[in-house]
Amino acid sequence: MRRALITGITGQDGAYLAQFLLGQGYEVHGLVRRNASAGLARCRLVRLGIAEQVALHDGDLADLASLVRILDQVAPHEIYNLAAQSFVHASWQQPCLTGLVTGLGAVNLLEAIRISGLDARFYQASSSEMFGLSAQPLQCETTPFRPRSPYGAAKLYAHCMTVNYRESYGLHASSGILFNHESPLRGVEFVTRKITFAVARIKLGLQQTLRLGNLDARRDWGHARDYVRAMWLMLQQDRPGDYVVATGRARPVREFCDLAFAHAGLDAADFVEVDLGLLRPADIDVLTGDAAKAKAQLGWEPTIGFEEMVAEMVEADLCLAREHAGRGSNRPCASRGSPPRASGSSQTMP
Ligand code: NDP
Ligand code: GDR
Repeated sequence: MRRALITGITGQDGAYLAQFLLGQGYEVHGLVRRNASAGLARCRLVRLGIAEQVALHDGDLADLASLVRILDQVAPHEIYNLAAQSFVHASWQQPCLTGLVTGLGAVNLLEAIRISGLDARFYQASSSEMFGLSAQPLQCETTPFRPRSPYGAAKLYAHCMTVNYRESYGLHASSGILFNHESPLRGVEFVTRKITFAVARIKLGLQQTLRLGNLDARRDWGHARDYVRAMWLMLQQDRPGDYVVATGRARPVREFCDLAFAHAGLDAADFVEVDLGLLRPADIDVLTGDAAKAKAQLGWEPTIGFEEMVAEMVEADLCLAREHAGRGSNRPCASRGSPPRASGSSQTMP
């Protein structure tokens, strides 16, 4: 049986990737940060009904010793590094932490693989944010990087080090340069889920307005379930490489908003307010990916369309909002109870 280790397994992509790999017959292990509300942190795994099927190990990407220990215990065949301080806006408030976790954290993991002498394949979660202010209308693997946030700069360091470990040590290390991808499991701080969560609450009379920042920013939005499949495909190739994963079409935040409100029978203009305090010190006007290489070499293409994704997110949030309204709670991610807390340094699979 093939074994995979996922860092960031409690996040959006980690949860979907774990579900996908379980479906492929993998034994799935995840690195999790210890915290005082461990049950809440695992809520995405619970929502997907897989919390009991994955083995969780306490550790931290910033702690090299914990990574060496976990690699030694698990001996994975495939390692997916999805853990990061992933919120671009927060990276201006916490630039050092973002550099430590999102940048150096990847190097810690690469170094742990090298120290432990494991013959494992490695996936790095790189980002379209690395392109930043790009001069090219469509970004592909050869487009020059010009990051425009502490997050983008940290991701670029991790990306370059992944390439370096591949070239220096012959590691099967691949980088997926993923454009924005969303789902009902998206964190509520990101604009798409912030919108669909608010739409549901407004529909139920639990909220009156939605305050947003830059409505004209355009992003190439795909669905997370499609994008985790691309991660796996990269590690099934004989040779490692870097791949852009995107839909090829960017849309403004305003359009996402209009569609989400319309799906609930509402007019966005009646509820959305621009809050200048939500503008970023530096934003990227538009990012659009060219995934021709992924299509040609991995046979990857998106299968879930934009309208379908927005509808799925609004419907999921309407269900959650009804549940929470019934329970008098407005927490977005604790819908189906909490799984048992890990005891000790690792949890084994039943
Ligand atoms: P999330 O923010 O949903 O998940 C981030 C994960 O990282 C969480 O599991 C979090 O754990 C974990 N984490 C944070 N800090 C540490 C740490 N110090 N040690 C160990 N784990 C840590 O991100 P997504 O699932 O959306 O994204 C997955 C990866 O892909 C990220 O690296 C992101 O930057 C990158 N990416 C995402 C894109 C997207 O559109 N979603 C596009 C391109 C790249 P906890 O639950 O404890 O907070
Ligand atoms: P992004 O996603 O920064 O692209 O990073 P986010 O959804 O946060 O922002 C997208 C665009 O929407 C604009 N915006 C707002 N954003 C937020 N969060 N909240 C608002 O109220 C708001 N109003 C307008 C932003 O200015 C921006 O232009 C995501 C993350 O998943 C990264 O980890 C990943 O690497 C990139 O996508 C690709």
